[in-house]
Amino acid sequence: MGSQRAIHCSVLRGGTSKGLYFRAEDLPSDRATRDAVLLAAMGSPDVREIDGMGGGHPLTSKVAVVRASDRPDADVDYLFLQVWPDRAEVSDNQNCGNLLAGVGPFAIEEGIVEANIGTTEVRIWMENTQSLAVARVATPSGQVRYDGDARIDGVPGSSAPIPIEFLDVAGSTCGNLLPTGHVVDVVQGLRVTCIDNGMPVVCIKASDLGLTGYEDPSAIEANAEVCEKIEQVRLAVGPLMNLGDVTNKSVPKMTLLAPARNGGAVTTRTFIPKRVHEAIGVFGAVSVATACLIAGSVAADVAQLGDVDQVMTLDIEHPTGYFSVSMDVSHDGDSIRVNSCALLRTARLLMRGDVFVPSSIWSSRDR
Ligand code: NQM
Repeated sequence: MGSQRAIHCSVLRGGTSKGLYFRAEDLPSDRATRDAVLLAAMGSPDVREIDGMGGGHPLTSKVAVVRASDRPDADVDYLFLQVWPDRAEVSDNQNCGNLLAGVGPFAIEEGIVEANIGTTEVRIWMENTQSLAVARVATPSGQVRYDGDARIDGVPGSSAPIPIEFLDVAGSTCGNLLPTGHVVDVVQGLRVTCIDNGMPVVCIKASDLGLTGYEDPSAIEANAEVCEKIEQVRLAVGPLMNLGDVTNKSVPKMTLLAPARNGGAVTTRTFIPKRVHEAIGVFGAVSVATACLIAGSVAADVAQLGDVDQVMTLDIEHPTGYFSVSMDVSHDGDSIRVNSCALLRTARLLMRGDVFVPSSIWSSRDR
């Protein structure tokens, strides 16, 4: 056995994130060994991840594990793993709708899903949130097409569109769309709306923290007082959202809201949860869009919506543009039912080959 072990792997940009994509059978079955292997593959813990494939930021230190599904309603199962750059930890306590965009192309490239001529629908069981997504991948000649006219903010240029639909993500992590049972809670003196439509999110008015809400992510990260306050609120709200102690969790995401400046519904700055996102996560945007439709919520107070219909597209502004979310909702008195949501992402295969980890990491533990 050589000193390094080769593991079959692809690198894809999925939406505004980038990650390593593995077939489940190519990774150790034992969880502790799998995590040790992924930390070594990424080069974590090290803020620069210089000895691995990670990019030194949570958005570029991500992993998708994909396998053929046993479920009758799904083609593949997708497990998202966040590899933290700065600490030796791999977590599965959140989903990622950006890496999700690469799952369909990866499954087709790997022969897990057979491509049609035209468009290939890939039904994806999202293991982290136990919910389904349907992605439509362009396969005009029976192969994945990556080039195209679709633009998403946060990614230069354009690519083939990958529309994705979600049917049942409300409350998928916290048990309820409004996990605290209230539209508004007052936590540490701040009015907040806690919501989970695919991602646990806490909506706060930026002005309540003395911010405009239009600051650059780096300026917000440099404001120690605001970061400290946000973290206090996050720790206090975790148990109220059925998330328990969130000290070392990546959820809930903390989203500061201000009136839209570029024709959208609302402007956002999102802590994920320590770094401030250069854009906004997919399910983060879906959850904020949903909050905008709930009368009396912190988000609805700030949002500019025009006429509210059952089917609406909301543009959620973020530091590098906006994110469009199409929502199909029904209102029943004060309560809201989310029938489905849809959005557009793109993805691109960047590399396929082997990633190398020290052999001792795998062999000393598993087999
Ligand atoms: O909310 C960032 C991202 C994400 C997660 C984060 C995501 C989502 O931009 O679905 O995509 O919130 O940690 O990839």
